[in-house]
Amino acid sequence: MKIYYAPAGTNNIRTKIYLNEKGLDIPLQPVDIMKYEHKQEPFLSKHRLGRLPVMELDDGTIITESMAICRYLEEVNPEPPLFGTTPLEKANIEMWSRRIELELQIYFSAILRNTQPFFAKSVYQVPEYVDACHKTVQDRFVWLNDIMGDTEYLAGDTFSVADITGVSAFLMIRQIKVDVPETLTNLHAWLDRVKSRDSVQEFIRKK
Ligand SMILES: N[C@@H](CCC(=O)N[C@@H](CS)C(=O)NCC(=O)O)C(=O)O
Repeated sequence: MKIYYAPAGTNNIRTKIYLNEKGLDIPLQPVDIMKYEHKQEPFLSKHRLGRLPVMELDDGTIITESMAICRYLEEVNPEPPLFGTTPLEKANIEMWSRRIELELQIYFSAILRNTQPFFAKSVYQVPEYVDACHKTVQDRFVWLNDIMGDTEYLAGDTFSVADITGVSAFLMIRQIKVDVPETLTNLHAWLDRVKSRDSVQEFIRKK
């Protein structure tokens, strides 16, 4: 089993933080994104879309999509549980993961993909969309701050894969020149908490 990986981008980072949290030592096969190795053979034969991460099982089976990779690994290595154990925990963690992905990460990614020359080869860029994304993101920050309440983590008092989705999405915001207003204290407290975890340290930029 191995994971094709580059140490950059929300979905690679989310998968690596998950591996770190679980203590899983799965070989990582480096793919050089800056050299567009992910958009060329032999990688394209593994995943036609040319995206990372990709997991390859020992029998050659390919699993794409970072969450599908984490879910597979969770089934095979249930301890410590990061996707919940009871029906309610599982639903709550799924709800928070999707809130982060669909209400925030999608806009962070749109800003990145529509502004960086690197992506011009693979997406049709619409720079006019970027301003609307910035406004939406600021609106969603307020929403998130208001609904996250006073639990330690997004889905309650236990760290879960929803927090991994959250922190890996927020690690991208410096790159797209987005700031979280200081007034959003719940959001900042959660960010400080998750960014201080050992599993995240390799992705924290030293000043
Ligand atoms: N939904 C996919 C998204 C994969 C994705 O977009 N990966 C990024 C890196 S985190 C990528 O390959 N970017 C390079 C590109 O699109 O050229 C997942 O969760 O794995």
